[in-house]
Formats: sequence, structure tokens, C-alpha cells
Amino acid sequence: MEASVFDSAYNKLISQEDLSVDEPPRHSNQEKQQVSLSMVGPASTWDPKRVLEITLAVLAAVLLAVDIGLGVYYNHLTDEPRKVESINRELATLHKTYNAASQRRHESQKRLAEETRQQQITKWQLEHQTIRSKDYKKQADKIQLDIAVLKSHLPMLNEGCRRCSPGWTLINSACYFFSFSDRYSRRSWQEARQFCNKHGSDLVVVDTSEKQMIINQLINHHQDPSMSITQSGFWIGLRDVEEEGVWRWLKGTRLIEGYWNDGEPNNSGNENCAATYPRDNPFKGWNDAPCSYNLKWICEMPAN
Ligand code: MMA
Ligand code: CA
Repeated sequence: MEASVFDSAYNKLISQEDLSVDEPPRHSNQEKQQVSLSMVGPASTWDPKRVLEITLAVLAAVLLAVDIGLGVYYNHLTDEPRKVESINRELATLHKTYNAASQRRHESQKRLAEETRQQQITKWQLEHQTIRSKDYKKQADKIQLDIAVLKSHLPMLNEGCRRCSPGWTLINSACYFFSFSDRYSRRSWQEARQFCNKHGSDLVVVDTSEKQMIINQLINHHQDPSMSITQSGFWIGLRDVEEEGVWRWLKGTRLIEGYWNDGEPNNSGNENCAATYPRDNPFKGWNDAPCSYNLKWICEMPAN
């Protein structure tokens, strides 16, 4: 279209020339231009035809440049929607990619949170198990200790089973019977002695302080707090029946060292039989009591 604008301008010029010059058509176009220019201005050194030619050429070049420019601009304009479309498509793709990445990020975050939680639980579990294992270790140590103690008792138990009857206690190669159990009601000195004799033994002879200490310890341990002190004595094999104040063991040997309580023996009433009572001080365990009193008793026999 720019070309047509150019053509019309050119034709206008030509027609103007035609109006002003009426000459036969022996002139070329160049000649026509020169003629018209010579008629427009005063005489010049320039060839008017040539000037016109150059002017037209310049004009044509300018128009061509404008045309090209406009073409380029137009192309540019017509390109724009395509570019926009392509950008839109690219944008859509980017959007999709972004969304997908976002989704993956979100999922990763979720997994991370879950793993973090799992890790925390594992940590807590470990903590818990550590405490438990410490407890187990403590228990195991205690069991080990218990085993050691029980093992140390084993020879004694074996010896006890082997050398004393059930219910009898082995102390330094002798078997002792204490009528701790309620099955055995309290008895007089004589009845108590009969019980011992029936079991191949006799009332205990407490002829060493070691014996007195062990006996005191055992009867302290089995002491019935509800029982009055008068009833809490245990008959031993010691009497002063034959001669008042002369204390003899069962086989007649005289007492050398006694473990009497303060003020005893006092023969309060008629007290010819000796008993030992649970005391803090084992050396103050004995008292003389009436032989008819019902008390508990201790038998003794050599171990088998
Ligand atoms: C008291 C005390 C003794 C007496 C007995 C009799 C517990 O001791 O008086 O001398 O022989 O009682 O049970
Ligand atoms: Ca007494």
C-alpha cells in the first residue's frame, strides 16, 4: 500500500508537468522532469531533472524505509499475540511445573514431619528402654546377690537336713528344738522335759555364753509381743531342787556361770526351776520360777 501512495504521488507530479508543458512526446521522462523544474525556480546550476530524480529517489528510499519500518512494526504487532500466547503457554507450563513442585514439596514436608515424629518416638522408646534396662540391671544385680546369699546358706541347709530332724535347728553340731509354734501349749518343767526325752533329747544345758547369746537372739526374734513377760520364758535344764540355791544341770554338774536377770534367782515363793526370757541383754536372761508354771521350752541333742 505504501507503494501505491508512492505511485500516486509520482503520477500527480507527472500530471502537473503535463499540464504546464505541452510538447510532443519525443521527450523522455528525464527530460520532462528537467523541464518542469526549470519552470518552477529561477535558473540554477543544478540540472532540475536530475534534482527531481534524486529527490524522488530519496523520497522513495524514505518511503521504503518507512514501509519496511512499518512492516517490521506491523509484524511485530501481529507477532505479539503469538508471543503472548507462547508466553501464556510457557507460563501455564511453568505454573504446572510450579504446582507439581509445590505438591512434591508439600508431600516431602509431610513425610519429613512424619519421619521427625517417628524419630521422636524412637528417641522416647530408646529412653524408655534405657531406663528399663537399668531397672533390669538393678534387678539382675539384686538377684545375683540373693543367689550368692542363698548359695552360702546351702551347706548349712544340707547339714541341717542331714544332721537334725525337721523342725530342729543345728547350732554348732547340736540340734535344738524351740516350742515356738502355738501347736505346743506351754508346759511345766517336768512335762517339757518329758517332751524332749520322747524326742531323744533333754532340756538345754546353757554352759557357754555363746550358747546363751544364740538362744537369746532366737527367742528375741520369735517373741510374741502380746504375751506377758511372766509367760514368755523358756525352760532350760537347770534346777536347785536338791539343795536350795545350789543350781545343777540335768546330769548333776554344778552351775558355774549363770546369766541371771538382776535380783534373780530370788526363789520368790518356791522357785526351783530356771527359765530364760527374751532380753536385750543376753547376759541377764534367766529367772528362777515355780517348776509347775506353764512355760515354753528348749530341747537339745547332739547332731547325728
Ligand atoms: C517375775 C519376777 C521373778 C519371778 C517371775 C515369776 C518375770 O519375773 O518376779 O522373780 O520368778 O516373775 O513368773
Ligand atoms: Ca525368780
